[in-house]
Amino acid sequence: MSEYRLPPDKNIDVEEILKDLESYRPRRRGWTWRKPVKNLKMGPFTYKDATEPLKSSVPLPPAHYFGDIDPQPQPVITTEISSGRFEDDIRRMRMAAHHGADHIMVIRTAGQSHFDGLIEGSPQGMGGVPITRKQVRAQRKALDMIEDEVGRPINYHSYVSGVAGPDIAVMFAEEGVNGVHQDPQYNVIYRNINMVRSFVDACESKKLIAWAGMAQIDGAHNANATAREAWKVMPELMVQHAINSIFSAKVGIDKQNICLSTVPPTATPAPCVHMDLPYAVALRDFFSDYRMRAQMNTKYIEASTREATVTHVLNMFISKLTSADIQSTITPDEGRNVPWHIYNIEACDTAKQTLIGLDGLMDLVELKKDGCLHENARELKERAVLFMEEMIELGGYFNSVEEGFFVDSGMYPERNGDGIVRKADAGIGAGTLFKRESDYMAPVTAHYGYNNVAQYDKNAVNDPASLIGGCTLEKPEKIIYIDELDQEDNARNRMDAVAEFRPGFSNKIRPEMEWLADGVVMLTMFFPTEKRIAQAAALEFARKMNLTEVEVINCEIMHPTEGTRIEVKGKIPFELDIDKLVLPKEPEIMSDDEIRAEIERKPLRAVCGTVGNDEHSVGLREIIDIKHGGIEKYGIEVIYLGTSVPPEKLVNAAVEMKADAILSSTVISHDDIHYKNIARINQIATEMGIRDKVIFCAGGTQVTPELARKNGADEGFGRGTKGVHVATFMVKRRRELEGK
Ligand code: Z97
Repeated sequence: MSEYRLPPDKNIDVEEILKDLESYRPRRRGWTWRKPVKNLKMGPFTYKDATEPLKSSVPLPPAHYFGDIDPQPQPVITTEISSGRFEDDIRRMRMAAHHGADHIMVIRTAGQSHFDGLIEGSPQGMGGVPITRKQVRAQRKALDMIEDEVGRPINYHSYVSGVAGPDIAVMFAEEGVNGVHQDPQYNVIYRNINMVRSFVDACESKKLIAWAGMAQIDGAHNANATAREAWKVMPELMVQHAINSIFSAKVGIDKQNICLSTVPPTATPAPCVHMDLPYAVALRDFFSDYRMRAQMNTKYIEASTREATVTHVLNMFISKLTSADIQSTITPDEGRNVPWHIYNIEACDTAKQTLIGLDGLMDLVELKKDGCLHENARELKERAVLFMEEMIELGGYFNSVEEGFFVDSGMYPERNGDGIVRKADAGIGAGTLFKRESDYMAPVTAHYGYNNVAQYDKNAVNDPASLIGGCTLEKPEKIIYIDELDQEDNARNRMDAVAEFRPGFSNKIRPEMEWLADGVVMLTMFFPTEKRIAQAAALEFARKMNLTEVEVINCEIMHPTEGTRIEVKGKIPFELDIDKLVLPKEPEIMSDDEIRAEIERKPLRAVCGTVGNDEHSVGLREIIDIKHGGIEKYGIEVIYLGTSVPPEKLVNAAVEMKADAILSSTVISHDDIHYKNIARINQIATEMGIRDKVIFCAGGTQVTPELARKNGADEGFGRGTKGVHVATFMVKRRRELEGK
């Protein structure tokens, strides 16, 4: 077994992950839920429904104000990572886990549903990754290491659908996959796979899912995404959930591992909560024994990440009001179809931020038991029950599908006659079912239905695999591992092609959105013109900036004529040498004792103020106040003039008070006013003859040190500055001035 462990301060080495894969064994099977901690105290706060914190993680941006805490909310958080190249997805998985994902789903390459068997090797996928043993094993191995690093189990997930469902289920059980989608209705309705075969196969698949303790998600969300008007399928969705849930329970899956894939069916500008909440309540009423996997609405998603994020947040508000066990975070830009690292991470952060922000919500509010919430939920349930009764009258599921019952655009009992029709004797795989012979026997574990084991050995009835000393589920050494079948289309070749860009192995660097060194960047532009001109202009500017393969991926009208916002993607056709980059020097920090000793040797007085017409005081107070570890704590004397201080007043005060230093702050940066104020202070101080005697520091969130210096300050201090940085600088600068 590999000795490789993730180095905390280095990139994951995908070569190491791929090494010795033939002998890698997953360390556990089955799904893991987060561990709740009641009244969890973290930093200054107490959380009502948080879960065990992580050992290593990347907190939300403002967390540094609160001691870098990173509280983890209750539901498992999903991210779907599938760029087509699994070796690049492995790196993204590490980032996602650090941002709070503990359920990593891998979408399959287009068309895999119709493969009647396993794919082997590591070919590149389209719209997803080809699910193969090698790919699954490599990703599970990487996740085993990533979960050690973050200190929380990570559930790995893909699909047990399609013509090869049972084959894939066996492989997943062997390889330690923890969660799956399995719903025969998906095969029937969306993939036109023969319905009888799909249901028979589902028995075998579900048996394996049960045996391996995997969590199962159904396929009902596909009706939301397919229906002409997604909210009209609400009654039908409940029927789909019911069919797959009870079927799964009957085959033996623990109800606590059977998850409904629920989607708030409306989207903006509908009055979303009014429509989605009764539906969510109705679902919880009917399916309280099962778990809820809350997905977000993707049917109506457009290319604006802002809009998609708000939809995601509204959807999670419903999750929080009605409870969800797994929260999905579809990359918030499915509309533009760019499966980029940053969007997975953004979506995980959106989920973490929203769900932690809504922590303890149900201690504060209660859903009404009467009124329209109750009435609408009841109505939806009635419609669902009537739907099912009519199916039974018709002779059951198969007949109903033949009659086009599903994904009809009418809200049941209304029907528009446009549902998806499938015939029981047609579809992919029709005619491939054979009745088992009377002496049929399979010496395998987790096998569904009639298995004539007693004929061979009465003692093996409950353990048919013992007839052959264990099948691959007990004896992984019996698994036949195929490394590659295609000599061209494989991970080795893809990785060799970009070997010179592997971090830590070379000094070359190129931007990346999806695949190592893909060179992809995105530009945001605004044009004071209508949409068509803006789009054409954006493309031309991008080309003139030397980008190749340029494409508009988002276009939003700010006003039909006044302006358009455009986002363009393109590729940078060159790379840089990391060794030739000029890195700004790290801010110098002297020890507290050293600074204090300097101030004791010779007192230092500073006049400070937020200048111009700027009322922001918090930043400057953080730098000066003793309470925040500001410069006062070293004994520096601070004369604080307040906010909106004219530059003249600041310099005059410095003269009157015989100050050694001027500290100015500006947050507002419109029209470069922050730099104009710096230049003005420099000019007045020069005119008054004190500039070469006084230390001048300029701060503010938008201030960059280089531009502050260029405009006349001795030093600039931007976001993230602490008192110690400013104090260190003043002490050093004074030594320089003394030395003159
Ligand atoms: C999700 N965002 O969370 P193929 N089986 C089921 C499915 O729903 C899907 C497949 C198989 C979504 C994922 C849509 N779902 C995207 C029940 C796909 C995919 O594409 O037919 O090979 O399998 O589930």
